[in-house]
Amino acid sequence: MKAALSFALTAFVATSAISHSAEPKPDPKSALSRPVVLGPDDKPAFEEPPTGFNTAVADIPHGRLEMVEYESKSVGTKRRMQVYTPAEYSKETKYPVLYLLHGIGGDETEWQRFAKVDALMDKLIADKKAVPMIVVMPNGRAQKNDRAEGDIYAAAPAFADFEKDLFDDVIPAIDGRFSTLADREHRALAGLSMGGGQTLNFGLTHLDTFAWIGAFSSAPNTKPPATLVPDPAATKAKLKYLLLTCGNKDGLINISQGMHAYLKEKDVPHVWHVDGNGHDATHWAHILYEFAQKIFR
Ligand code: FER
Repeated sequence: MKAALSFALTAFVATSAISHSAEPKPDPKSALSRPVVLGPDDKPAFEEPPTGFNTAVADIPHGRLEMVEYESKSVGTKRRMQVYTPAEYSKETKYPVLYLLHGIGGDETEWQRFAKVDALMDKLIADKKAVPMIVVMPNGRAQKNDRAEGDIYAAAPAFADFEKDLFDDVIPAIDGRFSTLADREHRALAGLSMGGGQTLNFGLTHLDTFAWIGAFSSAPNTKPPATLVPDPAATKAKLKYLLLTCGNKDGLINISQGMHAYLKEKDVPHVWHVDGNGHDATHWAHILYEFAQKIFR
């Protein structure tokens, strides 16, 4: 009996040791291809943007894109962010600021590559569909090597660490170097995928810093809705605008659906927009066109 038990235990330990080491790690990418289940609320809130909405044209005033370096105390390196200033930019005026956060495979150049932010903003501002604003595209991977290299999913913790860099270093550097309206009503935070998760995680918990929030195709780094919005009445009182969006071919949609369902149940006003895109740049360019028109008004 004793011998049999000890044999069984040995066998169990051996088997579990083998199966543990042989067990494949869950592939984080697989979340992107989860089956999409759509509900009645999962439909567009906006029309598609007009053709050419982000095609550069010669005959309107052009803003400026520049690469700005700042000292990151939290990371311990010099880091870079891309900054758009509108055509009329002058030190005599103060401007609101939109902070735009990229995805897991991106960096400070991603939003510009995906959405042609300068051409898109130039047109909206020229048409008076958006107020002149500064757009800041920082690097949300807060680690010494912040390039999107190797196993890009392994850097997920650095996207959480970016919270400190954003508040302690990025925002002060922007307010120090540019002519900004440095209060919550003139600051917006938005992001795509990992950047959407960062936006919800950092934005909803810092409504004293940002009054306008846009989370697009948010990734599994998004904290549970009840953690981010523990006091719905307080959130409701502070938010000026919250936009949640996702494509209906995006396997991550369940994350945004969960946030929408919670906010709806708790009566926190927000716009929920689901279009026909996937987890892709078309969705993000389209939604920047919408979000930029809604903020700072
Ligand atoms: C994951 C699937 C996707 C994940 C992150 C992503 C951290 C991010 C995708 C993107 O930013 O495009 O499981 O885990």
